[in-house]
Amino acid sequence: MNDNLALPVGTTLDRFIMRKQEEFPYATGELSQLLRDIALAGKIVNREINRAGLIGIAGAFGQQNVQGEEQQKLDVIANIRFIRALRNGGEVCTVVSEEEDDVIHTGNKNGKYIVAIDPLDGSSNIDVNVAIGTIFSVYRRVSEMGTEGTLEDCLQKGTRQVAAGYLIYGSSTMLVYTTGHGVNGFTYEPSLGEFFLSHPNITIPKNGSIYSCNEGNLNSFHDGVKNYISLCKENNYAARYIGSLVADFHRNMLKGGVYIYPATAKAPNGKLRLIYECNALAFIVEQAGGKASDGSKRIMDLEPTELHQRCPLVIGSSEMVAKVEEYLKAEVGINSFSV
Ligand code: AHM
Ligand code: MG
Repeated sequence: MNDNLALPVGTTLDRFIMRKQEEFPYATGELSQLLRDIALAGKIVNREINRAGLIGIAGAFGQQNVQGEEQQKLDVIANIRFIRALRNGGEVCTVVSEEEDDVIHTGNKNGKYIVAIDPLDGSSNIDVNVAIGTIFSVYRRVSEMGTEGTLEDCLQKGTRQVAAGYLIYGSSTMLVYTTGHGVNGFTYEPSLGEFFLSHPNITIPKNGSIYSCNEGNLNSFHDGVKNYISLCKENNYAARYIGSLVADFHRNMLKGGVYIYPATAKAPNGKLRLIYECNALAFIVEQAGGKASDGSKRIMDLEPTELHQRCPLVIGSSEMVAKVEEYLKAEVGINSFSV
C-alpha cells in the first residue's frame, strides 16, 4: 500500500509530489498541480490565522451559512482563498464547500476534477487559539469534459475519491494527504515557506485508549454509544475532545483512539457532513489501516443524496470502531445511529 520508502524525512512537498507523479507513467500532472494549489492556499490561510487577532479578522462575520451556523470571518476568508486557488489552478471544474449553499463552478470547463472542501473546520475554536483545520476530497468528474460540473459529479461515493487530505493549524501546521497509496504528513516550516515530509507512511494503531466525543450530549446518545462510553471508563481510557474534528482525528490517528459524533437530539443524523468532512477522513483512516463507520455501515459506501448531507461518524483505530459497531448492533432494532 505504501510506496514512498525511498523518500526521506525532510523531502519537500513539491519534490514528493513530483516523485510520486513520476511513478505513474501516464499521469498528466494535473492532480499534482491541484495538490500544490491546495498547499499554497493552506499557507495563505495559515498566515491569516496566525495574525487574525492583530488585523481584525477574528470573530463572527455576521451571517449564517446554509446549515444555519454562524460564520466566522476566517471561515469566509478561508473559503475565498481555497476557491481562488482552485479556480486559478485550472484543474478543477466544480467545488463543493461547507460555506456555500450551492456548487461553485470555477469556469474551468476542461478541469478533470471536483473538490469538496470544509475550508476551516472547528469554527468555535477559531477565536480562542485552539487547533483548527481544512478538510478536502478530490474526485474525478463523471460528466463530459468541456462542460460545467454536474450534481452527479459532486454526489459520488467516498470510494471514488482519488485524493483526500487535511491541513491542521495547530502547535505546528501540517498537511496530511493520501492518493490511495498510504498516508503522508508534511510539517510547515514558516521561515522557509515550505512543507517538509515529517510523518512518512502514517499508520494508525489497531487499538488505543483515547475516546473523543462531546459527552455533554450523552443523554441523547443511543444506548449502544452510552454503553461503549461506559466501557471506555471501566478501562480508564483517556477522554480527549478538542471540538475540532481535524485535531481530534489527527491525534487519534497518531496515538490510537476513536472519535464518535453520533446522532443526538439536536442533530438526529449526526452533525458532520458526509461529502466534505466524513469521506475525506474515512479515506485517510482506511489508508492508514483504520476504519470509519456511521455506526453500522462503512462511511465510504454511503450514497450521497445532497451536498450538505450529514451522517453519524465513528472513526479511528479499527478494533475500537468495530467495538462501537458491536455495541450498537446489540441494541434491539437499531442498525445505525440515525433516527
Ligand atoms: P464546523 O464545520 O461548523 O466547524 O463544525 C464541525 C465541528 C467539528 O470540527 C467538531 O468535531 C464538531 O463540530 C464539534 O461539535 P460540538 O461542538 O457539537 O461538539
Ligand atoms: Mg466543518
